[in-house]
Amino acid sequence: MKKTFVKRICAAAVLTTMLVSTFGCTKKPVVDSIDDNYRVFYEIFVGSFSDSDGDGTGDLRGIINRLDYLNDGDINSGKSLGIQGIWLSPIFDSPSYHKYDCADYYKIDEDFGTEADLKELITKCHERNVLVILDLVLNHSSDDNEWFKNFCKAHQNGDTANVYYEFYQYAKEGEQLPGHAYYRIPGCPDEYYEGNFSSDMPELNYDSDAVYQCMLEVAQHYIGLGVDGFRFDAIKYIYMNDNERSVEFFKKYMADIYEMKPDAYCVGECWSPQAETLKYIEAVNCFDFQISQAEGIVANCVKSGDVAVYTNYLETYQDMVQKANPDGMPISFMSNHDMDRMAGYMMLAKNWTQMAANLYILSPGSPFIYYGEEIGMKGSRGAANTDANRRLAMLWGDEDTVDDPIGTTYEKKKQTNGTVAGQLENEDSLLNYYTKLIAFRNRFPAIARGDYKSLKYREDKFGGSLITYNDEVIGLFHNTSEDPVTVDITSTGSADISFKEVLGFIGQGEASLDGNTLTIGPQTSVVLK
Ligand code: ACG
Repeated sequence: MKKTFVKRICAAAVLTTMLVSTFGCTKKPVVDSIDDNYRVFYEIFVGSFSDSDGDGTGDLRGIINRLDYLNDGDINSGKSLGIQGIWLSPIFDSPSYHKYDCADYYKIDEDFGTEADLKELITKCHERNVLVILDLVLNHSSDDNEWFKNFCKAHQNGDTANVYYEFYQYAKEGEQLPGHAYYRIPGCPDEYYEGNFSSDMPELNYDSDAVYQCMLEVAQHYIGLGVDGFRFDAIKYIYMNDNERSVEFFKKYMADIYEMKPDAYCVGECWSPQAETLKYIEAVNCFDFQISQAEGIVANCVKSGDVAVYTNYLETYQDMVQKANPDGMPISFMSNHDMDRMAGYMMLAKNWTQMAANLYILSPGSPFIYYGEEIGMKGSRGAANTDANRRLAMLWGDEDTVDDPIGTTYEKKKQTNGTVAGQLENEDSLLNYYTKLIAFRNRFPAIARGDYKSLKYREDKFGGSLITYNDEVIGLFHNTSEDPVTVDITSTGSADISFKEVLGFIGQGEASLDGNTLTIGPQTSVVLK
């Protein structure tokens, strides 16, 4: 990123070697290892990923068993996906299948395994230089949590001196805040607790120091076990409808986390218009929702062109993030467990998925892949209006016994792109494309870490960025059209540029440079020096 950019941990001391690759040009630098946070992450919805004990529910040992699929320890082997970080959806004791309502923050849910399994998973991930971050739901717990039961008792007894009396957000009759959801505290006729997501998800009260300390200790406990950081759920709900106080909370919480672990990898979920999210980025990196989904920046660029809209966005957003927080970085993704899967709208037959993957994985910061995206799994809420359809069992195509979550209505026959097993056998599969794409990104440290400047060309479906990193400049160009494009690379009004060499390309075609004339195949991205 920009020269003023201060990285939280040491600069990317990426080692380079020369290697003959299976795609793009022949000789090119390859990153051997990554020791900063500019990583490709993989979101695992734990119950749906891989089942080790035959009960149909994915578990931690299932993930351990699949590590060779995710990262076999050599990011250049070409034999595993090569992701460098894993986000685990909530794993703590919970009555629901999704586990966003936590009954005990210190207990791994029995469906998923034990603390020993978590430790083993972390150790094995670290052996492969894969970070593990946990989903941490701070704003609410389950109503099954002992804390909530103690809160209810304290209110029933009018025991205001009891520390649990203030543990959750509550209001007396007539004092409810507008726009917040309330439910009667059992046994208390005129007192209500707040539950903005659901009645079984009471909102914790961060005006109580005891709650703050409790949740800091939870983070400390898991950092102590070796986790690398957290994905913070629903960050704008710490103080609902009061961004200022929620942002202040995260500034303090993050300072305390960095005290425990200076290189912690943390990312917040603030599903909001950009201006609101940028406030939270002052405290913690946040997912970039603008780039994601069917109507987001990437999908629009792939489907209807104007690459300049996308490259301008990258430049502007990177600047805004850096202004909000010099230690911040963009966190791009296409979909997650709350969204319809991208294979449903980015048509595989038209290579839209591949092009979308190029645009978001070859972008600054740390992109997140949603499990199954790399094999083109589908899943959408549908008429049943259930999130379970967005969290279907991973299609391994082998003996894995993992099953769809309860409530699923998605028809299996709609899955048309095959399984992991099938795609591993097929050189041209989407899975192999993702594997090559991640390796491609790793080859050019500037893509994740450099400072982007957008270039404008006459052709709508062609465009790119100049990327400056460590005083070197590369060009990253994309042709999103279904035809090859030939373009004078200097024909941009906005910068005085020249390139001498193609360093690599990835997509449906090839790329070559003859003087200033770049010829780039359909739906292809190229790096020039
Ligand atoms: C998180 C988790 C989710 C989980 C919970 C509760 C929170 O990822 O799995 O649900 O622990 C809102 C919240 C998010 C929340 C989603 C589900 N996700 O902000 O934290 O709901 C608007 C609102 C957003 C809202 C979004 C989707 O502003 O706040 O997200 O809609 O409903 C533009 C606008 C943007 C707007 C969008 C969409 O982008 O800029 O503001 O967002 O358009 O209109 C768990 C389970 C669920 C269960 C729930 C009760 O996983 O299955 O239902 O608990």
